[in-house]
Amino acid sequence: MAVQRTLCIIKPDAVAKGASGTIVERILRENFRVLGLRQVRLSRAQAEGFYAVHRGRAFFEELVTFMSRGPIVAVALEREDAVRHWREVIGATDPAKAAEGTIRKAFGSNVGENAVHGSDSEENGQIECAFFFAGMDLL
Ligand code: FUP
Repeated sequence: MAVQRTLCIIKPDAVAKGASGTIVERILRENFRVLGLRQVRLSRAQAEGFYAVHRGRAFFEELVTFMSRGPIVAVALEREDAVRHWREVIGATDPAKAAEGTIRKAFGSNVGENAVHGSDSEENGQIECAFFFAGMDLL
């Protein structure tokens, strides 16, 4: 399995709960290399841009409002099989359905406020890391 990049976002709910440190520790325990890490607050337009594939879905407005309501931490990650592995660590989109031991089970509240993001393909991992980091910002 090849080395891949994936993007983690620690979402506004998890940052507000003070869970960022615990989540970064978990990232390191799972043997990801942190290529870049930054705390930012997205504008509405930036949140709309990041989730452009969901434009038109019933939950889009709520999602954009949530993602721009406070600081987030974007973490560019690298590892063998990074996309699949990170999605396994974060768990199902709906925290109520997420497996024991996953980050969404521990910190998510509901399907909208689910604590963390993970890219869903190798291609999107590249695109999403580039959304938050310029090439020279990544190790
Ligand atoms: P995931 O890949 O698990 O992050 O899930 P999706 O790409 O399907 O959804 C992206 C985000 O949209 C979720 F993290 C939260 C939000 N969402 C909702 O609010 N309601 C839904 O029914 C589905 C997704």
